[in-house]
Amino acid sequence: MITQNNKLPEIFESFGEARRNGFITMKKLKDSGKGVVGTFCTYVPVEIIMAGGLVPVGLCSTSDETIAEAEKQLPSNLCPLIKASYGFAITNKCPYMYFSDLVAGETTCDGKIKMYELLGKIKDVYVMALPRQQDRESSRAFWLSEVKAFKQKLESKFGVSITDEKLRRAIKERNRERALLKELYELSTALPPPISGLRQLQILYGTQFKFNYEEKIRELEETIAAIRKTGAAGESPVSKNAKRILITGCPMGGATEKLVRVIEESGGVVVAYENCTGAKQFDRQVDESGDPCEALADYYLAIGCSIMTPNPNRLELLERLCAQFKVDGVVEMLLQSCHTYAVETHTIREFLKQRSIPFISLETDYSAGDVEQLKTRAAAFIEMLASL
Ligand code: BJ8
Repeated sequence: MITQNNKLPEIFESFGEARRNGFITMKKLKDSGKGVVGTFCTYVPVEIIMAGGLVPVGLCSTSDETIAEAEKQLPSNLCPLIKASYGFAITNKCPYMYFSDLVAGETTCDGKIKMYELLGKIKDVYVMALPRQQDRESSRAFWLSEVKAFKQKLESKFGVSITDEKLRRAIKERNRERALLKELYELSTALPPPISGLRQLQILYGTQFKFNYEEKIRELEETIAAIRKTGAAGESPVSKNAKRILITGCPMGGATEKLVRVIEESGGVVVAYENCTGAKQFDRQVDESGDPCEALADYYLAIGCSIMTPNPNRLELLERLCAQFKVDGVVEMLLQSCHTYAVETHTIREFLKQRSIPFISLETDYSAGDVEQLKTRAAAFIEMLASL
């Protein structure tokens, strides 16, 4: 069992509360004349949005509050992330969607692509065409043209000029943020980790709702220093015997925190997130030399998401993190009806089996209805790890 009340200062709470304070923050930004661009996916190059003096904001919803409303238009057997995001859009309940002047979508999974068509009836939606084969030269050339077209779209929509110099500055800023978030989650390589997996997740997830860059950087630096201090003082809330878990699969946050809770209530501790909430976003840096559009195109095309075929970069990252964080087992979180991740589960299982790393895949949605079932399965997995 993990205690959540180790002595981290209030700065930590500011990440947990960032999303909740969204409406006021967004209203202030809009009142100051800022343009807002909403995004759904890690493949969208946020540096271009930043270079235009615009505010990028994540629109993926993580609660089931509006799913019933969404199901009046969308099939019920669709991924909850897509249904919830659309539901919040049509009910005007998401301040980030409400205040977005433009929604930047991407051709990743089929459900999202088709949802963007419907969303386009109520919002200004621009969809970047993402190739599915990272290793082809033609994919790179095509994606580079899409990156440039996105830049042009922002320039014409918002009447701004996005120069190479502005792009280079944005790349540097975002790289700095990535480096800090990586430094933060790498603190959990310690044995025991200085923070619980739930805290780590709340910080990683919460930073995307911090819109003042300097403030965000300062808070991240302070948080890292505070965590180091509690770790050095031997105040970890985690038992040395807790089984070290890496989470892979679909993006997390909000309702899916339930999975981390059940793992950490069953004798495990989540030390690393390989998914888009964690390392998939922050592990690498965009090249700061050379042409900025090319550097962005290369960086984003290399993301290891299951919508790519083949998808070797997910395996490379997974293997590296398992060794770095000395994990005892890997838990995959699958959102219901996410076909690309669900099909890739077999590849992941075989890959980890060859390396003798125990693995379990758990499917869930945004409701609380399956918590008991998740608890049973997570507890059995951790018990099995303890018996090895
Ligand atoms: S880069 S993980 S953010 S696509 S869970 S909506 S894939 S059916 S979120 Fe994702 Fe970009 Fe990949 Fe990351 Fe579809 Fe699956 Fe739902 Fe998903």
